[in-house]
Formats: sequence, structure tokens, C-alpha cells
Amino acid sequence: MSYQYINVSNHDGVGEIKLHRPDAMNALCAALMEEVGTALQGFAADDTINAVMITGSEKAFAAGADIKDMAQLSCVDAVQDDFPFSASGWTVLKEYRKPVIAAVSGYCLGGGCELAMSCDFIIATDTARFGQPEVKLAIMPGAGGTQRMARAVGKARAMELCLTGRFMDAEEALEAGLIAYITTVDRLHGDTLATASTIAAHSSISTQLIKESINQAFEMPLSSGLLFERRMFQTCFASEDRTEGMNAFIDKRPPAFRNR
Ligand code: DAK
Repeated sequence: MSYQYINVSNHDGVGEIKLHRPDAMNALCAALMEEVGTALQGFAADDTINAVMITGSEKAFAAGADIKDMAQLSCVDAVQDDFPFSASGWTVLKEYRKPVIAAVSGYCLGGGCELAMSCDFIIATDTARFGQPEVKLAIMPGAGGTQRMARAVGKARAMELCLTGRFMDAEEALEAGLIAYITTVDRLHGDTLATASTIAAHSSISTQLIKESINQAFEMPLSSGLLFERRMFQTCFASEDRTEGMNAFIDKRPPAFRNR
């Protein structure tokens, strides 16, 4: 499969999608997001892939949806196409079962920040800049910026960020709870790959159920979430990997998981 706007690679259990539109700060045109959707579906169907990472360039993870494309769009066009959910990257990611990490360096703005927040967690460099600057274009976040940002950093900071359009640096993003940890530009790829490889080495039965359970925390009241978690926990006992994991511990040897 050849792509125009992304590079796709495999690293022993980890699939990588690198956004590559250097002349436009990785602006998320529809074709790019379509390619992201295709690559994600490929990794979903590949039994050897247990975790995915999405990266950008040193300068930009992505500076948002493509403003030059949006400038041409009428309200009717946007509604008819359900913009930009017509591009499969957004829909596929929303329902994705394998863990996905966003590795962010440089600008992570607007739709770029929404894409990163649609991943399961974000690892960022000390040069990363996060923001929802749509208000400066007289529009507003449209792919989860008001919803996921408010859940990640709380109402006050989400309001302030989305209403002013200011950028937040990595230290602030870490303190606010938007990102998992900070690394350097030189180490971003290696550190993210190491984290993704750790996840990929676990049984996909448990990693997928953990992901599903944590996501349910944002959809359900606590009592329902706790019940959901308990049922998922009990489900783990049906897997061959659970037997293997516990036997390996008792035998003092590394487990050999088969995702069964
Ligand atoms: N779109 C198109 N081109 C972009 C771009 C963007 N978002 N961001 C940068 N570029 C292009 C620039 O136009 C420039 O191209 P040339 O002029 O060289 O041809 C090139 O990338 C380099 O950019 P700059 O010259 O501006 O570089 P600087 O270092 O001076 O500034 C910057 C970098 C990232 C601070 C600046 O480029 C910037 O402010 N960019 C725009 C950031 C922004 O406003 N982003 C939000 C866009 S609105 C929805 C889902 C999603 C969305 C909407 C709806 N639905 C589900 C309904 C998303 C909306 C958005 O993201």
C-alpha cells in the first residue's frame, strides 16, 4: 500500500503511522485523514500488531485541519459531508480497540490536538505546543476539542484555552493532565516505541479490555463503571493468556502470551 501523506511501518508488535505533510505543518486534509483510517484498519486486521503509535515531525504533530480547504467549504457542504467525519481516520479511531499512543513534537493545534486527544494517551517533547485556536478563525473546535479537552484538563482551563486560542507548553500540559509524560525531541521516537512495545508485549485480551474499561469511565456513572470493570475483570479469567500469565509468575519465568 502506498500513501501520499503518511508513512507506515511495523516495529515488532507496534504499528507506526507518521503524518508526513511537511509543506503544511501536517495540516489534516481529508486525504491525509483517509490514509490514517486505512492504515489503522490495516493494523486492526493484523494479528501481529498489539499497539499503534501516531507521530508527526519535529516541527509539528499537526497544525489542525487544512484551513485552505476549509476556506472553500459552505455550511451545506459541511453538513452534507458531515465534515470531517467523512474521512475515515476520525471514525476508525473513535471505535479502535488496540491501544494508540500519540507522540507529539512541536505544534499540536486544533484538529491536530483533537487527533492526539482521540488517541489513548499522549507523550510529548519539551517543544510541544497544544491549543485549540479555532476561535481565531471565527469557528470552534469540531472533533472533540471542547469535550475531550474539558475532560482532560477541567472546565476552567478548557474554557480559557478554547476561548482565547492560546497555546499551552508541554510542562503546563503535563501539570494539567493532558499528557502522560515529557521527553526530548531526540528521544521521542525511542521512548514512545519503548512504551508501545511494553503494551504490545502484554496480552491483547487484557490491554483491549483495560482500554474499554477506562473509556467507559467517561460514559457511565461510577456504580455502572465499577460493575462494567468487574465483568471485564471476570472475563479475563476465560483467556489462555490469564492461565499463562499466572503460571509464568509462579514458575518464575517470562510469560509467552498468544492473545488467546
Ligand atoms: N492548514 C493549512 N495550512 C497550514 C496550516 C493549517 N492548519 N497550518 C500551517 N499551514 C501552512 C502555512 O499556510 C504555511 O504554508 P505556506 O504559506 O508556506 O504555503 C506552512 O504551513 C508553514 O506555516 P507558517 O508559515 O504559518 O509557520 P509558522 O512557524 O510561522 O507558524 C503555526 C506555525 C502552526 C503557529 C501557524 O502555521 C498556525 O497558526 N497555523 C494554523 C493553526 C490553526 O489555526 N489551527 C486550527 C485550524 S482549524 C471538525 C474537525 C476538526 C476541525 C474542524 C471541524 N469537525 C468534526 C466538524 C479542525 C479545525 C481546525 O483545526
